[in-house]
Amino acid sequence: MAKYLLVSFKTCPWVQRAAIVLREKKVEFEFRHIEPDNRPDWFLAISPHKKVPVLRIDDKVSLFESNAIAEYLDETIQPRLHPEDPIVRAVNRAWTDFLPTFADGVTGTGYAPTEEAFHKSSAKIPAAFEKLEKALATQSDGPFFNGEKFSLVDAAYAPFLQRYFFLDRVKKLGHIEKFPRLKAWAEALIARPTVHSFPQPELEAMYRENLKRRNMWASQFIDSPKAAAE
Ligand SMILES: N[C@@H](CCC(=O)N[C@@H](CS)C(=O)NCC(=O)O)C(=O)O
Repeated sequence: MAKYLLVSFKTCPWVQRAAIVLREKKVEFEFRHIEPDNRPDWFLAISPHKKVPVLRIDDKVSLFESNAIAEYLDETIQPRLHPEDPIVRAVNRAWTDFLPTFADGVTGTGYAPTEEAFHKSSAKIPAAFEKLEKALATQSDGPFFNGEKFSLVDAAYAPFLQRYFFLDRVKKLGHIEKFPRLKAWAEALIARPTVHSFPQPELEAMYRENLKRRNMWASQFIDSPKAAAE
């Protein structure tokens, strides 16, 4: 099998997406964490947008963009995470296309610099949740997006749903309770061992630390660097 190196910032949800796919496929890989504020020259040379993730293959080729990485891994390594049926696969791809919009709501709220920006961004979350709630209703009875089988859609959304809960435990947002299918899906994803690059309390503490370091509005509600999560 090829040699894989996944270049990462420890708390990056897009890296986590790629790592989930690697773990679902039981691929051995080197996980190399670099510092966002000190990106080494070798990394800048292989990352066109200077962003993580980058998947370096056999010290020769560098893939970037988490969706392209996930699709590549799915085309080259079993088990296939995309559904076999082309229509279902197209629907799945349409929902992974929605991920950046969904992610903006969650990330933009956590990283809102002011109270006004926080509430403005938080108010947009239910519309995105509603769309997913409807998609889940037509897709399957769970626990995952397509039913019993974990898919690339699950790998894509898991990191952002996890961060929604992280933020909700810092400053109550109270949105997901109104979307029972989405909530159950999120909980099933978080219960999946492959979703985690770090033990959840460790990642949650890092998330809180990031909010504080960047002095985001929500950070004033952090009473302890340790997460309330179990
Ligand atoms: N669309 C990209 C997003 C990747 C991304 O935004 N990564 C962030 C870290 S979570 C990054 O590297 N940011 C550095 C920067 O913007 O300079 C993907 O799916 O891989």
